[in-house]
Amino acid sequence: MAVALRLEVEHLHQPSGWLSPGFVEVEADGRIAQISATLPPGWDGHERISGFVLPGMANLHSHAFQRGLVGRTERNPDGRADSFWTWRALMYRLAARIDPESLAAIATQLYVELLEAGYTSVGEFHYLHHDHDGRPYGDPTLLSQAILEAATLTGLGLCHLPVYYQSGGFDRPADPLQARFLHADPEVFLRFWQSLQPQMKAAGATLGVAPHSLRAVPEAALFRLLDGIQALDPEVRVHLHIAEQEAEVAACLAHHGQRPVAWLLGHAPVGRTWCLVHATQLAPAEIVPLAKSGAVVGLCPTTEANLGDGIFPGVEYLEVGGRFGIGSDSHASVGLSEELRLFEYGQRLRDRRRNLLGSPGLAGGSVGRRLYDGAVAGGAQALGRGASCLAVGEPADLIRLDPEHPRLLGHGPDTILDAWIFGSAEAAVRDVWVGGRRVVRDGRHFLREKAARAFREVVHRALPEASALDRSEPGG
Ligand code: NGQ
Ligand code: ZN
Repeated sequence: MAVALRLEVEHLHQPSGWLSPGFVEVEADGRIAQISATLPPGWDGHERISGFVLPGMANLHSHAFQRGLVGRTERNPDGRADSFWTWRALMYRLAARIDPESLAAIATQLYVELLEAGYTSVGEFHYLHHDHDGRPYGDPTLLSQAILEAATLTGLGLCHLPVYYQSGGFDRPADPLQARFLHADPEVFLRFWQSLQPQMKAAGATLGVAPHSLRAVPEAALFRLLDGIQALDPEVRVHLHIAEQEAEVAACLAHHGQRPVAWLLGHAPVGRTWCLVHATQLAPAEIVPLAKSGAVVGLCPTTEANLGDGIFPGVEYLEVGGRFGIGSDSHASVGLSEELRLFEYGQRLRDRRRNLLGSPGLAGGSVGRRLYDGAVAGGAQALGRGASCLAVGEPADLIRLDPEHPRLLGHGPDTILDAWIFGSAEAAVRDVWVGGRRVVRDGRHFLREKAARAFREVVHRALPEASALDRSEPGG
């Protein structure tokens, strides 16, 4: 196969440490063909890259349209008791306004931001399917296509996760405000899912499936859905929201007599193709069984903080080998180092101790290194795509940290990730390659201006100001 790219990297991230320098050859299919510590014979004219090159990160949980809510739900004009559920009511008002064009523009802006932050793939948990009145569009895949278009335009790796949504709660019919999310039954959804397969495949995207949550998918429907889709693709990635809010745990206990994670582990074939998003309210007895299942927990620390979810028992879960990845979910903010920092800081605030999530065997116990490597591997597993580490055969999804960034000055391989993550040096991400293609150069995505112009137009045309959002009719 033809060689696409040859890089001589000053410090190349490797599973066991660093290669300084490291030589990387990428083939035309975007995969790494060779990694070596010495100049391979026959190389000339290759590119020299200073600083630190790491595997790109998966953002394993995104609702792209919610990027339109930034800064619009952080106020409490009438002193009400604000919560996840009052936020959700505002979020639904935004969802009601989205159309295929605005979704494409919002998602494109978001994906530029994700790439500039160092994310090289996204798990798009997509439940906005239908027209404003809840009827399918003439082409029912229109809104999924808007997501695919944004990923293709920006070069972000996509695992599209169309959501199955049926009920408004355990034993509760769906609310009219959820009409755009719904499918009548798993058979209708299966046909929709199959109609997405060719277009996703042609564009190089991965197609997974997302039963929204135990409260939105009755158990009989959940099993029919899983049977149907796993028969079509045994490797299909399955993502669902679980045990995020206490009210949801209480409702599950009332309905099933078990907490959500315990019920799911006991009734569904949860394993390495699964991603349990949030799992914030994980009970002590659920920790070992969940870790043993091999599934990935999808942590979204900034959104979980923003929505007042609580603190995931990270120390206990990592201690028993639990796998995790990170997502930015509602995109209240977008920062890669920020998600990892907040994961560790939540544990410190809870336990009143320091350096809780490191691992003695890795880089002298560097917490940054452990968090980064863990989230890269868990993210790639959860999306079924992307590099889990930089090795031959893996896609060349790479990010470069600039060693001249003032907050990284003086740091070598052992502490560079700690400086970046705990120093909040987001801007140190200077270059990003996805499948060997450089899409961010000197901190700027090639579509930054164009994406921002289209986004600005949508903001003015379709996105309400916060005060208007507070006042608007629930339906629109
Ligand atoms: C979502 N987000 O689907 O966008 C949800 C809110 C719900 C989070 N759970 C809606 N963070 O859970 O019903
Ligand atoms: Zn979510």
